Amino acid sequence: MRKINSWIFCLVWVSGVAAQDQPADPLATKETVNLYRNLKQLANSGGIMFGHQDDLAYGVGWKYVPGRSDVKDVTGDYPAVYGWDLGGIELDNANNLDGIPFKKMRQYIQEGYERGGVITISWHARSPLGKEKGAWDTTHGTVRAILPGGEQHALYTEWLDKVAAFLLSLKGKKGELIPVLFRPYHELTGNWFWWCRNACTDFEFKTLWRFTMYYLQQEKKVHHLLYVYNTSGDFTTKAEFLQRYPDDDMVDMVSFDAYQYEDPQTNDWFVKHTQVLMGILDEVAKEKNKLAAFTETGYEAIPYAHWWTETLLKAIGEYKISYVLVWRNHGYAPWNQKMHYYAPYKGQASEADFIKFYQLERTLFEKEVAERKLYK
Ligand code: BMA
Repeated sequence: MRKINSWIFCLVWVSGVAAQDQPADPLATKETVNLYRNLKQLANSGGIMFGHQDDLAYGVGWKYVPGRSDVKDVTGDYPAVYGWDLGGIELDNANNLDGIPFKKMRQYIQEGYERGGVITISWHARSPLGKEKGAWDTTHGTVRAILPGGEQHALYTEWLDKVAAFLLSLKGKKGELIPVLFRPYHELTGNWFWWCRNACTDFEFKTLWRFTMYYLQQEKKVHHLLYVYNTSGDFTTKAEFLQRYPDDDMVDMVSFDAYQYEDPQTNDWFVKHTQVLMGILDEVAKEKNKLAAFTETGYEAIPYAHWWTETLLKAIGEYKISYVLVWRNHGYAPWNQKMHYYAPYKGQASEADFIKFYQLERTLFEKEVAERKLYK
């Protein structure tokens, strides 16, 4: 009797663990499942990966130099997480919205993955109603128009065909698909994109998410994605954070984006506010057994020399998150007539502090995560 009991316990336990540690896509590839489980372990160990948008494509004062990265120029190592964006792919453009040829992007993704890094992809899809402002159009009814039954639904499935084709072209040396932390419809609680809170209802948003996932998985056989639910930093309660949350079976990672705007030496709002957001994120992640991340942040042109250890680290506090990613190093931005970059480059004011940040045991760059073989 005792033997049978322990057998039953074993079965329940094993299936319980399996159910808990399975990504949202029940057919996720082996490497994707491994990444999901390894990221959970990594976060539990207290390590935080550092990420940078468009890192390998360009930096301040350079473009498309093989092997180069501003982060590597400063620290000697690449970021652990590489962010890329598919905006423009829906129009069959050769380059994404920030000018990166998709052909090069594919190569950079392969390089980062082969070295052991992690790939995350967002999609600044332009408005399917063809509005001039691109992704930043907030005409109400845009989401409704692309849902099944909507007048632009066929266009949307064509767009997803293009997204799927690119994702399915991301392959490692052995032909395996490169797992991607897919972050569509990011900053969904904001008020600036056509999928934001002021442009569609919660129900429409959730349906968009569900349809997108269904279409990629069932119709296009895309099974190498982990799905990232990504709000902006404008929620103040758990209920608000979850207001547009599709469901537990459709999300692998919960996250938010929040930037520093004020001078952190005279105004501690960013640290205080981010701590509140982190608290809510942590609670949700624990309750729902999801991964958590600070998917976009930064202080444009990093004018405060100690921002990394004095501000960013304090904003994250003791919370366990998978990664923190800073936005792209465009360089001089003529449209704003100022510098637009978020990671230091050699000689930048916060370089020394960034090296301190890099040397901390808690922060992880590419070499450290490569040792952990996240896909095995
Ligand atoms: C913004 C800026 C823009 C860019 C957009 C999407 O924060 O960096 O220049 O087009 O992100 O990458």
